[in-house]
Amino acid sequence: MYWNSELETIDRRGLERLQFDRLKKALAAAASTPFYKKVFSENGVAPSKISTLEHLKDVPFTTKNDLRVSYPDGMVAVPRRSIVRMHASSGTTGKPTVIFYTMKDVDEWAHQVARGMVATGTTSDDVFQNMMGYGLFTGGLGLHYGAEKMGCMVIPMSTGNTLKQIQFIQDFGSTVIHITPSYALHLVDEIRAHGVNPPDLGVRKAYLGAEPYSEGTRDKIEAQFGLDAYNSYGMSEMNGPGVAFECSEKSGMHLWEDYYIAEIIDPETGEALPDGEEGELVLTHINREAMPIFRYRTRDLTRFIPEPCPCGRTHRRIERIKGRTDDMMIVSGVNVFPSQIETVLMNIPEVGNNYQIVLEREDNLDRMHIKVELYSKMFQGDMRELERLKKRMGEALRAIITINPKIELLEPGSLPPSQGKAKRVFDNRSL
Ligand code: DLL
Repeated sequence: MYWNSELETIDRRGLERLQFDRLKKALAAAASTPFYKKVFSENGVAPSKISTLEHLKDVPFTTKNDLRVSYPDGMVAVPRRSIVRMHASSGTTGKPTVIFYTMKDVDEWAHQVARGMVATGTTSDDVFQNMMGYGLFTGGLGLHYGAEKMGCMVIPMSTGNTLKQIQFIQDFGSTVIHITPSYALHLVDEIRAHGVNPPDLGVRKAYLGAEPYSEGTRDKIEAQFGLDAYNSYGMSEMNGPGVAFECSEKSGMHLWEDYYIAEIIDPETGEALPDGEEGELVLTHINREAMPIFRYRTRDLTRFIPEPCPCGRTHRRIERIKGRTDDMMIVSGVNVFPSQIETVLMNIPEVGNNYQIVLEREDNLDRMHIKVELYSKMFQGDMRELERLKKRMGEALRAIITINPKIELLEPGSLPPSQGKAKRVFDNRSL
């Protein structure tokens, strides 16, 4: 089932023609913004002279820092009266990055999301409980408008308030939920703690996104809730959720190429990588009025899946995000991605729903400390069994990350629960 079959199954030539037309328009609009006016003149970019898609490479990359420097409105391409919405992404340092939308931008974004939801088989008969944060974060309102557009009944719950989440699923028969993977793992524990068997709630689908997670975490959420979980990817700089969405094949996310031109580059050199190789995703928004952004360095690592998808959509798929070029931990000189640790942990059946990675420096040596919650039944047996599990976990981790972490096994509920984006890594090393 398609939301817009013509656009979703468009052939490559038609798609490239559409991308070119939209790119040219976006470049012309951006030339009026203080930020791109300067960039274009410094790099000899003349939007009227662009004659192929390849010319996009004449425009330098845009970074999160460029957005901060242009705060509050140095990248806005429309008069103030045409803007109807703003969102912002929280940064750890400096100014937030702010994104503006015209009415058409909000509407187009809703179409992107509706397209993704329909691709997973959601229909207007579904009740959609949105457990992502409403507000400046794009997760709440982004899916909200898309779900309404395709006719779902939307329950705008936002994150937290776990008891009410459960009650509303029961009272209003929510069939589809939108949730961060870490909150899903917490929610399922809470549901059981209230004496309810999660599959009895009747939730059929979950959209998971906003933070990195592994295939093992997806499997765990699917098995415990008895539902199908779909990966959804996006970032506020590119509208929010709805940039790429899994279809019912659940095998990579279709990146909507009539909205974005996607490149995969070597994060070190900035050079384009051959199709199918893993690198940093770079995105150009070609269908936004208020704030066109060119060649945005997402810092997310992924690869294109070159094979066509059996679902018939022609928009290329990207693989699950492996990590960010900037969340890589360097522990005793070894590069480690939190997602590698998660993959190992979630493949161990005794592992429960929450964990933390703590980095410390003792006697000038890096130490990695992993705190892992187990299922409560693990604490009813004998200590030797726990020791054996700890050893097995240590070996499995060492095989992947090549370092030996200290492991602490904990009872369920020992670590602070996540209600939004999980913070898993605590780097306490002072350099
Ligand atoms: O997290 C938008 C979003 C909301 C996406 C709801 C999906 C669902 P930001 O707060 O700007 O926007 O964070 C964007 O989160 O660059 C990735 O590093 C990470 N991220 C988002 N989705 C996924 C995913 C929203 N499915 C940053 N898998 C991105 C892995 C993800 N990482």
